[in-house]
Amino acid sequence: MKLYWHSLSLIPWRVRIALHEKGIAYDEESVDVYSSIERSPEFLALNPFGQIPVLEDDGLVVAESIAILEYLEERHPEPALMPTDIALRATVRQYMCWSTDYWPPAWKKWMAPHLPGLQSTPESVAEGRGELCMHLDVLDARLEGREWLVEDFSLADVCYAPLVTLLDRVGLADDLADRKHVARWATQLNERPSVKETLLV
Ligand SMILES: N[C@@H](CCC(=O)N[C@@H](CS)C(=O)NCC(=O)O)C(=O)O
Repeated sequence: MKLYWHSLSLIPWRVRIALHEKGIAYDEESVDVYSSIERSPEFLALNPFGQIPVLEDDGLVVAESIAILEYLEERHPEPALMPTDIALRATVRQYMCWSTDYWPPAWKKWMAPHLPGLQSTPESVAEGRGELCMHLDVLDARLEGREWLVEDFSLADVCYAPLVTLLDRVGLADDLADRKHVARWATQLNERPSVKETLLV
């Protein structure tokens, strides 16, 4: 099994966390998505949209983190990162989608002054922070009285782990501290071996 990723990339990190949770051995290949706009023809043959992560496994090539996580869950069901109940599985998938569809655009607005090739104004940066805070409010309400987002630790938590464990390093420590349920959850996530051992450099 081989994972295409980059050490500064948040979305591929969720796949590495799942691989560690399941104890799956894999090779890695870094794809330079930050200093080079162009992707190699070899990489574009794997993912024509040029994005990481991409997973290769026994002749299969699959892109999109959610598709990869679902594949890993079905191929290596133990230890389970999905509940058995159908309704709970749907809820896990809802959080997987929210973390993928709504967090990154807000994150990019907030981080634009520090990321290559992105334009920003003070207003767009503030807007990004507002959107991230709204997202944190949704998570905080959900986590009140719950240890994890859906029953036991699941792919929902895996998807958010790279996003919320870095908040204090990117100028959002106060926004995290203001949401005590998310703050407690982020501490739990940070303490998980699969998160600690795959921490981005
Ligand atoms: N929907 C994709 C998003 C992946 C994504 O945003 N990848 C970023 C790195 S975190 C990337 O490859 N960016 C390079 C580019 O857009 O050229 C997924 O969930 O896998």
